[in-house]
This record gives sequence, structure tokens and C-alpha cells, in this order.
Amino acid sequence: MSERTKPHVTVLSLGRMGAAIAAAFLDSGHPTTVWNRTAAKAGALVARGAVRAATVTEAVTAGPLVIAPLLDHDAVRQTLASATPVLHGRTLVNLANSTPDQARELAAWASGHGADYLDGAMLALPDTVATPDGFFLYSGSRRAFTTHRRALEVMAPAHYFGTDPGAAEVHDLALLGTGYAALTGFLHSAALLAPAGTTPETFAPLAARWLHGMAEFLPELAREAGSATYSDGVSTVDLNRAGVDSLIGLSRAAGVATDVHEPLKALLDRRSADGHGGDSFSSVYELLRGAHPGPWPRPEA
Ligand code: FVH
Repeated sequence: MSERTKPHVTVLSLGRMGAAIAAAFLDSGHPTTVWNRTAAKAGALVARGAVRAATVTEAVTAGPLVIAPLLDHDAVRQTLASATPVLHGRTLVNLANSTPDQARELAAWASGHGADYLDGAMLALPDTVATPDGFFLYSGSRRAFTTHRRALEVMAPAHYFGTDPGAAEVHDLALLGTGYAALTGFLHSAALLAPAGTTPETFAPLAARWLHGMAEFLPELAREAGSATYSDGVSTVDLNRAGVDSLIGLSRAAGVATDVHEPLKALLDRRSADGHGGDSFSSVYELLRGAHPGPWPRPEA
């Protein structure tokens, strides 16, 4: 596709993410209109070829695809409130961090004004926009995703989770949860090692190497949990109970908080008390999963 034929994109908000996104569209040759509440933030992008819209209505009117990486749900609602008459026939891509219900509410609102709605979650930092290190999740209008996928992938590889507008946010929270557990574990260990003279900076590369190996183990963990087959794992509940117990004991003796690992210890103790001490570590999944009506949607190719 020549640069001339690339579709027009509007970017509403030029915070850290919005500025990086608008720059990525300009770099890839998309005609780009920008708007920001604090207009001065548009200066550098205008110098690179962006068109500065004076109002939200002018920005939305500029083209079919409106991307909103605003601060939060309220900011999106406040920003778009003045532009409802011109939303009809456009696609709104909401990239603000939102709850699943907020995404659904906004989808219904956009639909009421004749707009297609895609909800997006940005698994990227400002400097990983338009690099292989970032990726974005989407859910909502399939037509919008299919029509605009190529433009969306200017920002980051795009993964679509189906027509429920809340699904991207559910997956975003699930990924945050995975990351929080790992990062909090790192901070705990850094606190444990500090009195011995190992600084967090020294420990970080070692921890990163270990986490890389842990990530390689995820498919096996997933296979066991997904099939509820816990009998052939190499790392049992009781083996890990002993390990977590030692970690808590060492922390306590060093005066370091034990809050991070006490909940895991409680889960392992319950599994063992229920007669599953010889099962694979992954069997704690049986205590974590609730009764839900069906599987969450998987990303589509
Ligand atoms: N920054 C990060 O590391 C993370 C990476 C992962 C995704 N998050 C989420 O991305 C959304 C935007 O975050 P951000 O980092 O770009 O945020 P800021 O740099 O603080 O920019 C916020 C922009 O929103 C505008 N804004 C705020 N409130 C309003 C409002 N009521 N009406 C209109 N615009 C509003 C703000 O405008 P201004 O202050 O420049 O006038 C900025 O353009 C976010 O959901 C993260 O959770 C970021």
C-alpha cells in the first residue's frame, strides 16, 4: 500500500502513550490528526506532519478511525461528550485503561451514536509502541477489527478476543496479575538479599534469567491445569510446601515481610491436607478456579 492510500487516523490525547502512537502513525505514513486537552503538547507532532485539531469534533470529523489513548474511562466520556453528533459511521478505538464493564458501557454508548467500537488494552510502554516488545489486545466490533487491523498493527501486534467489548480488559487484568506476582516476588527477594550485600541491581539479571526459564515452563503448567492431569509433574505440592516454608522462615528470621508467600503457603497446605501432596504444583489451580459459566474467549488468528 503506498503512503498516499494509507487511511487517515485521529489520535485523541497526547500523553505518553498518545504521543508515541501519533508518532508511529506519522512514521508509517498515515495522515494523522491529533487533539489534546492541553493543546501545547501537539507542537512536536505538528512539526513532524500531524494536523492539530482545535476541537474534539474537528478531530473526530477528520477521518473514519478515532484512537483514544486517554487517561481513563471518565476522560474518554468527557472528551467525546462534545462530539456525539459526528460519531456516526466512525470507528472508536478506546485504549484507556478501563474495567470490563466500563468497556461494555462505552460500547453500548458508541453504538447508540452510530459508531463501531473496539476496546483495546495496551501491553506496551511508551518506548515499546511500534516495536516487537509491545502488543495490544482488542475486543468488540469484529468488523472494526477486520477493517482497521492493518492500521492498528502500526501501534503494536494486535490480538482479537471476540465481540464482548470487555474481553480485552479481562485479559489485560489477567496479564497484570501474572506480572504483579512475579514483580512482587522479585522485590521480596531483593529485600531478603539486601542485608547480605546483594543489591537489587546485582540481583536483577539473575532473577531475569530465572524468570525466563519459568516462562519456558508455562506451557507445561498450562497443559496440566488445562487437562486437570496432576499425577506426572516433577515438582509436587509437598516439595514446594517445604520450599515455601523455608523461604518464609528465612524471611521471618531476617525481619523481612512474609506477606508475599503466606497466601501460597496456605494454598499448598490445603492441597496437602486434602490428600494431594503428591500431585504436581500446578494442582493449586483446583483451589484458585471458581465456577464460571464457560471459557473466556481465546485470541483469534
Ligand atoms: N504510561 C504507561 O507506562 C502505561 C503503559 C500501558 C498503558 N497505560 C495506560 O495508557 C493510558 C494512557 O496513559 P499515559 O501514560 O499516556 O497517560 P498520561 O501521560 O498521563 O496522559 C494522559 C492523557 O489523558 C489526557 N486526559 C486526562 N484526563 C482528561 C480529561 N478529563 N479530558 C481530556 N483529556 C484528559 C491528558 O491530557 P493533558 O493532561 O495532557 O491535558 C493526557 O493527554 C492510561 O489508561 C494508562 O493506564 C499507560
